[in-house]
Amino acid sequence: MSGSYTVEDIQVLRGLDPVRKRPGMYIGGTGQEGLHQLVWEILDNSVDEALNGHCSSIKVMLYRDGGIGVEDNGRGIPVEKHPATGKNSVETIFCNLHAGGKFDDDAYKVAGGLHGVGASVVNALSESMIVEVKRDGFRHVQNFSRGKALFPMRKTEVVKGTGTKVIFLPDHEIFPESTFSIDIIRERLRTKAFLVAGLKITLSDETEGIKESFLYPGGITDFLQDLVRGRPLIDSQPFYYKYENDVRLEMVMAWTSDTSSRILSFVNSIPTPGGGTHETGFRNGITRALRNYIEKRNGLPKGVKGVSAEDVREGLVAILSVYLHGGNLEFQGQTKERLNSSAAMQVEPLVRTAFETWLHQNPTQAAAITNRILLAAQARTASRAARDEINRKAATRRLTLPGKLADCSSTSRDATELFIVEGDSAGGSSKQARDRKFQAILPLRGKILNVEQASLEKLKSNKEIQSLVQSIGTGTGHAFDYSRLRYGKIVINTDADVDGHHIATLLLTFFYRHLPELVRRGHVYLAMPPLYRIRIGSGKKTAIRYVFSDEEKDRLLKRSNGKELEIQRFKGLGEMDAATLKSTTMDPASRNILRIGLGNEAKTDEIVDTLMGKDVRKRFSYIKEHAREIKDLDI
Ligand code: 0R9
Repeated sequence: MSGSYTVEDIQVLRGLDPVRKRPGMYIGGTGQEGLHQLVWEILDNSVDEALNGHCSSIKVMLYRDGGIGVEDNGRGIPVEKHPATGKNSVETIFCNLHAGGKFDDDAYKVAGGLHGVGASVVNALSESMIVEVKRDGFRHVQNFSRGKALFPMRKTEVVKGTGTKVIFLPDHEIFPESTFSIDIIRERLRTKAFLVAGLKITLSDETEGIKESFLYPGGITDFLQDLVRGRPLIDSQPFYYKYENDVRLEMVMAWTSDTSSRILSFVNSIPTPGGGTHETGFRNGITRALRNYIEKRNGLPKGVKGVSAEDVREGLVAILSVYLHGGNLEFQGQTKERLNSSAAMQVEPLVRTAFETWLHQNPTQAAAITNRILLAAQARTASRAARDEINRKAATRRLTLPGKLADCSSTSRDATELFIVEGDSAGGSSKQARDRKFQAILPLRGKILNVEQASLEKLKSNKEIQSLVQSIGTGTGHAFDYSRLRYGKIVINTDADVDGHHIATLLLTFFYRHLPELVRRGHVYLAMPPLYRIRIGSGKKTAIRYVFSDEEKDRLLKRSNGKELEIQRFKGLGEMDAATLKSTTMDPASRNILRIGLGNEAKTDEIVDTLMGKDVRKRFSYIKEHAREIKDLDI
């Protein structure tokens, strides 16, 4: 797939100062997501080597000092002197921004995840980094710190085999919290192992004494089995298709009797939870294939006028993995998680032709699938009248916003924010603290319904949910219309206590089940109101700190031992004065808000079902299983 590298293929561009000055521009932020992005950047270089057929094993090690190592058994990064810099290729790649290889548009290489940045950015943002290359019979080692080489590359002992190992310690000056999460890393490694069949990925954690390996000879077919988790498939044999030419595409799909659908898409082995051109092509491709097939076979049953994309999606579980050349990659959206490359247009005809051919060749499976879809179409037709009625009512209601909503004056969707707050008292203080130009407030009364357990009827007649849906503007279910969204950000702002967390969880469950597109597209946020205000010292040396948990408070008090302290616990948002509420949770310049994502939809679905669903036994066994992980139980 790729020829071999010569050092001339590397294009050298700029130094690394801009990365340290504005890290967020390169890794999307300096919070947990940005921190883990560093790992993905290095990991993806090893995965690329595996995708190019030169590497069969990757090891990821979490060290006691907070550092992390990634090691592959690929060809090893070239170590010769680079003609443009006079430095070796490792130093050239690790110390220059956008010093990529010819894989920039020639091989399946993303040069470091969706942000397209790579090893140099990780080096720039690391307190220390060690790169070890086994190549030409020797080990070659070079150390770096904050983007600068500490010594020239050293050729050390004679070794067998080839490979690259990169160890780095994120810079604590850049990352306020620099502890890696083994759960986040495990999930990513497992997904990579599914996507690259036969690649063995090992994860170890020195502190916890953990060592786990992921190896899936069946690749995405194994991934599909894992996703359906034992739910019976409509047709026992999933449809699998692989195409390798100018684009590379691999997909697998099957239908279950569930009504929900799960489509996981990837570009160059990186998740695209926001979908995009490849996913649209895939959806259109299978819908068209099924329509053609049904038309050519028996036609539509009585009373069914047509098969919609929605009918096809019901119960569908699918994995789509495409590989595009670097030059063709284009992403969009607030979080760059949506593919926008026109090159992905090829997906539709490829999928349509392959799937239609397969349906004709496998009549038993085809009958099971078409029966499933026609049943969905029939159910849809039967409920159309009822739905039209609901939609009509919703349309009338849209004209009248709920009385409790204190709307903002701006009508620009992207610039506006809706704060959902708990109760009238928090509503009152939020109204004082807001900027009425772009911030709207909706106070909800008490706990909203647990939508995971309520019937659709009950849900529709619930007053709090009605005002929420009216304020947001999109409608839900079949009536959902993204273009009617009234605010760019929807911020859930509940008290920092148990009741507040419960209400936030109920609201999140509602968004996840009934407005998932808003979560997927990054519109839903959680505000993080502080729990305590702590005044440290007195007179000119007074410092005010806001803390968000009891643990954080205890740590701060320990550190401030001997100083004069005044501690104020906020019982609720309603108790905060407008200035405090403004600076801690509402003012974009100083607040702390958390964007909710759908990183792993399968896992989210499972957890929501377990914790919020009707099956008490499931919840009980989950709590029993996780009881040891609970540090702080507040009941
Ligand atoms: C532990 C993380 N792994 C890496 O960062 C890594 C980069 C890398 C690589 C090549 C092989 N393995 C790698 N691991 C490689 C080698 C050759 C050609 N292309 C890629 C070759 O031997 O000809 N490289 C990534 C970029 C470069 N190498 C290059 F630009 F220096 F060539």
